[in-house]
Amino acid sequence: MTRHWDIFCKVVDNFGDIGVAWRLARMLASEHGIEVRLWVDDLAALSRIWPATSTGMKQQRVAGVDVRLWSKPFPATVPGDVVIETFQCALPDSFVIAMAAKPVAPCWINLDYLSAEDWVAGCHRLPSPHPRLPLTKHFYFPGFDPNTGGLLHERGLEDQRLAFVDDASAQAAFWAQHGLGLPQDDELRVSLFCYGDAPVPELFEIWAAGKTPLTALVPEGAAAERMRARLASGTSAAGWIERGAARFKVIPFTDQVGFDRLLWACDVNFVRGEDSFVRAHWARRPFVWNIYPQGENTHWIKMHAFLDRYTADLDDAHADAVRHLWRVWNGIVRPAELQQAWEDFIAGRGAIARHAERWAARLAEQDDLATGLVNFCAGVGKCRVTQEPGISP
Ligand code: TRH
Repeated sequence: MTRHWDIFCKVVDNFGDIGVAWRLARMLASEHGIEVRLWVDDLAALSRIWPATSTGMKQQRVAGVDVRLWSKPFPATVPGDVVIETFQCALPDSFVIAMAAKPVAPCWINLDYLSAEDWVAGCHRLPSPHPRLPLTKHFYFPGFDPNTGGLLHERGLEDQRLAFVDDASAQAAFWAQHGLGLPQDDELRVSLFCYGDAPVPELFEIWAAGKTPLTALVPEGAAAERMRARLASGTSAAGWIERGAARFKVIPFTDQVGFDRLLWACDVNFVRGEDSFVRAHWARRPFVWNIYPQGENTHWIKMHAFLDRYTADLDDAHADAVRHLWRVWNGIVRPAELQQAWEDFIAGRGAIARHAERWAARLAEQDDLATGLVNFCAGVGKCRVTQEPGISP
């Protein structure tokens, strides 16, 4: 039985590391009845995406998960049956030694970053024997095809989304939180979560000069600050910055559940990193991805790998519209092309939205990441050292 799991999360920056670890922890606890202990080195990051978390408590029970501050020195702890190391965060030495000392070594998983690249399927589940201790770590990769670990996708999520989008009063209550009524017929509502270097003020100017009334909600952060600094003159008492056909407001972070609602409510979602990117798939709306930047622009390869999969079943004109806007948004193509890129994308919105529906429905047929992990760890059972050839840790 693999009923006790430890998940380790080091917050490198922003919210994606904890966003993935926390969602996985909640799913394992609520959907699989697993006793999850989540070790995180930055409680403040968790409290931003789950405000019920107290930043002052080294140990607390939150949403059915035993949340622990990952402190140094690491406290003496008996490891669980499964140990998930997220994003190669390097477990504490004392904990690894304790893993090796158990009568049955825990199933040790490195949960890696999401990528649509072809090599992922070949590396998924590869074992990596520890050089000295009787332990084997397995590499586990999220991904978009059945030969990978799949995506985090809660049971019943689509039913919840449908209940929300079919319920005018739920939507009215949602918009009222932001001081808005229901959208006008010709209005576009947009969520805008991106990194600080995306051309956000430029896009806002394009919206302002356009004919379609557009309302953008921008979660607080670097991009919101840039917009505010550039456009602040004309801020209304209610916090709206209005220009021409467009208006935007910086909104506070909500918990992960509230963030989903924002994506469900908007017509177009700008998302970033890893976890919000995946949530945009499940929202089944047209979306624009700001990929997490990496050295030597290796992230562009990753983005194109995803675009190739995502647009494979889309007709050429709409595939080009998606590719063009995403390439401008991520700095691959000059910002001067932003206006044309936005206009083509929005002109194709209906077809792109239908494609988003089909794409999400297909992805939802795969096992979700949490279920896949549970099955894999049950199969590996006791991850006692195997002599399989693998990659070195
Ligand atoms: O915040 P991100 O950019 O995170 C990252 C990290 O930088 C990480 O180091 C990198 O490896 C990774 O991206 C790829 O983007 P992401 O992944 O979308 O995470 C944001 C999380 O914040 C996600 O779980 C959704 C959540 N969130 C809320 O819960 N409420 C909110 O209001 C908002 C705006 C986001």
